[in-house]
Amino acid sequence: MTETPRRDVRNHILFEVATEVANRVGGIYSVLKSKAQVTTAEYGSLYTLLGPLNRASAAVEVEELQPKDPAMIATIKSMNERGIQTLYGRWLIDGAPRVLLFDTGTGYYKLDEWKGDLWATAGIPSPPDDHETNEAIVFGYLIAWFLGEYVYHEKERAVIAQFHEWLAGVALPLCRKRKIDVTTIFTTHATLLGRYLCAGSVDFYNNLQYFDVDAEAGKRGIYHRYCIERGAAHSADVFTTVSHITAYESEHLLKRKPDGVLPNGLNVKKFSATHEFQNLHQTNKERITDFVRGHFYGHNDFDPEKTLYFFTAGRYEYRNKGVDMFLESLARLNHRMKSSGSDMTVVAFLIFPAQTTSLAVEALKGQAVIKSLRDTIGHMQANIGKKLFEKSLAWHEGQEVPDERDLLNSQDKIMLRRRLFAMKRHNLPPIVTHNMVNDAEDPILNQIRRCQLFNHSSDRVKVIFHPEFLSSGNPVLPMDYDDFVRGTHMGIFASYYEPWGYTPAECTVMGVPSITTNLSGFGCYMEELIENASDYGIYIVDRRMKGIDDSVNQLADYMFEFTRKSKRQRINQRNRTERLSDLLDWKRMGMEYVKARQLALRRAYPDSFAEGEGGEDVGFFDGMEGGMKITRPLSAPGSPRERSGMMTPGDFASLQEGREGLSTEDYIAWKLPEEEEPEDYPFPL
Ligand code: G6P
Ligand code: 1S3
Repeated sequence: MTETPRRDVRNHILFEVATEVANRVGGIYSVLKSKAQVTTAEYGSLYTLLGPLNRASAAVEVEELQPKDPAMIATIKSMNERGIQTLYGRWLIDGAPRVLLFDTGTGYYKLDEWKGDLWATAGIPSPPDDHETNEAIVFGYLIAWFLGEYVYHEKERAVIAQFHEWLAGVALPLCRKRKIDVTTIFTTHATLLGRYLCAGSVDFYNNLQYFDVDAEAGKRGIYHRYCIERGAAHSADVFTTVSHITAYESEHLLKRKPDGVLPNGLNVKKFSATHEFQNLHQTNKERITDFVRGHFYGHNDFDPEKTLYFFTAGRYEYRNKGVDMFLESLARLNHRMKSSGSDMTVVAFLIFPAQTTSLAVEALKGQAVIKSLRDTIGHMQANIGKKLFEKSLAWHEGQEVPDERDLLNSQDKIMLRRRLFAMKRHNLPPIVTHNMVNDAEDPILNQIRRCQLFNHSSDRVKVIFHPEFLSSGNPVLPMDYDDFVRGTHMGIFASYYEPWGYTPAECTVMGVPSITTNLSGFGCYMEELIENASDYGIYIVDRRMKGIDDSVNQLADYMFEFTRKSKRQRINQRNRTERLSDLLDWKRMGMEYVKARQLALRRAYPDSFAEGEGGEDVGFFDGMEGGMKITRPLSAPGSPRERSGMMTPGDFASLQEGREGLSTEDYIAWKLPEEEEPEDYPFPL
C-alpha cells in the first residue's frame, strides 16, 4: 500500500467560510472584518475568506486581483469552465485579506441534483420554496467543490477550513462524506432553535436540557435548517461557539459539546493622547444635543448640562434584545427621578431598524425650525456686531456709550417673533422619528404606550425611537453609529438571548459605560474577568437567578445611580471603562482562534505531532515534529499585573484533546491595576 504523503501542518493554508464576507448583514460581518488584521498578519497570503458573491456590496468592498497560488488558479479555472462565476480579490478593509466570492446564482442549475444528494448522503431534507436554505445548499456545494479540487491541486500543505454559522455549514457534512483532505472548524454564533425559542415566551435557560429539539424545530417550520446546523456541528473536526452560555445551549440543542469558546474581539485603535476620547465624547454629545433641541422644540425646558443620553441598539428582536425590560425600567426610572425631585433629564434612544415609509414630518420640522432660529439669530448677531462696531467708531468723548436697545431694529424683532411663533406646539414631542408601516402593532410603540412614556414636560425620562440604523446622511439625526455612541453617556443592552453582544463591547472600547446582562456572552465574560465590574462602567443585570420584576428593578437602580453621579465621577468612570479596551482586542481574543486551529490540525494529522519524552502529550504550541513550532499568534498576550489564570474565556474552555468540556476551575479572578484618578484634566470640565 502506498502511503499518502503527509501534509505540511506548519505552513498550512487557512480558509474562512461565511455568508457575510464583504457583505454586511449582521454580527458575523463585524467578526470577520475586525479580525482580518490579526489573521492576515499571521497568515499573509495563506489566508482567504470564501463567501457568496453579492455584486452590489462587492463593487464597493472588493478590489479584483489575479490569484498567484497555482492551486487557486487551477481550481477557479475548472469551476469557471463549468459555469460557476467567481470574484477573486482583496477586501478593502484593515488587513486587506484575500477573498474568493462565488456567484451562487450560477450554481442553481444543479440545485435539484444537490438537494437529492444532501438527502441521500446526509439525510437532510429541503423543502422547495425556502430561498435561504436553497442559497445555503448551493453555497455549501460550491464550497465543498472548491475545497475538493483545491486539495487535489495543493498536495503539500495542510488546509484548515473554518465555517461560521449554519448558513455556511452545508459543506461540512460533504467534506466528511467525501473524505476531502482538509481539517474543519465549525463556529456557531447563535443556535437557530435558541433564537426562536427565546423570541417566544419560553423559560429557555431553565428548560434547556428538556426541549424535544426535533419537535420544537418542526413546530416552527425550521426542521430542515436545524438539520443543517446540527449536521455541521457534528461533522466538523472542531466545534466551537462564541461564549460559554452559547456553549451550554449548543450542547443541549445541537447535542454536541463544543470543544471551546472563541470570543469576539475588536480592532482596538488607541489614540496617542489618552484624553482624546473624552474630547470626542464632548463634540459628539454636542451633535446629539443639536438633534435633541430640534426634536423637543417648544419643549426645551431641560438643561443640556443636566441631560444624560442613554441608548440601546441592535437587530430588532424585541424580547431577545431586552427592549421589553429596558422600557419597563425606564418607566420606573422616570417615576423615581420625579419622586426624588431630580433635576436631571434622561433622553433614551432606541435604535432598531423596523419597516418605515418615510421620515416623520414632525421630526423633519423640528430640525428645520431650530435651523431657522439658529440662522436668524446668527444673522442678527452679525448685524448687531456690525452696528455696534460702527456706532463705536463714531463715538466722541462726552457722548453716551452705544445703547443695546438701538442694536435690534423692528425688522429683526419681527423676524425673531416669527421664529418663536414657529416653535409653538400643541402636541407632545414625538416618540418615533419615522412613519412606521405597522404603528399600531409595533411592540416598542405599544410598550411605550403601556408605560405612558409620552415625553411630557414633567417626565424626567424622554424616549426617542429611531427605527433605522444611524448614518451621517440622515437629515434628522445625521451621525454615524460610532460617533453617536461616543456622544452618549451609557449604552443599555438588557438582552435575554445574546450569544456574545458586540454593542456593549463597542461601548467599552469607546470609553462609554454600559449595562448588559448575565445572559449575554459579553456580560458573562466581563463578570468572570473583572472583580468590580461596575466601577469600570460595566454593569451586569442578573436575569438568571432573579425574577423578572427584580431584574427590572436592578436595571432601574443602575440607571438611577448613574443619574446621581457628578460630571467628574462620569469622566473618571469613562477613563476606567476605556482602560478595559485591551481585554477586548483581537490581539488577545484571537488566541482562541489560534488554539482551535491547532486542535483541528492535531485531530486531522495526529502523526505530525510528536509525543513528549515520557510519552505525555506535548504542549499546544510546541512539540511539532522535529521540534518545529506551528503558527504563532500575531501577538501573544502579555500578562496584566496581579493576574494569574486565564486571559480569555477560552482559557477556561478546553480546546485541548483529553480534557472534557468547559470548566472554570482553573480560573482565578483578577483585578485591573488601580490607577490614580487625576486631580486635573487637560480639558475644561
Ligand atoms: C469630556 C470633555 C469635557 C466635558 C465632559 C462632559 O470629558 O473632555 O470637557 O466636560 O466630557 O462630560 P459629561 O459626562 O457631562 O458629558
Ligand atoms: C450574533 O448576531 P446577533 O445579534 O443575531 O452573532 C454576533 C457575532 O458573534 C454576536 O455578537 C451576537 O450576540 C449574535 O446575535
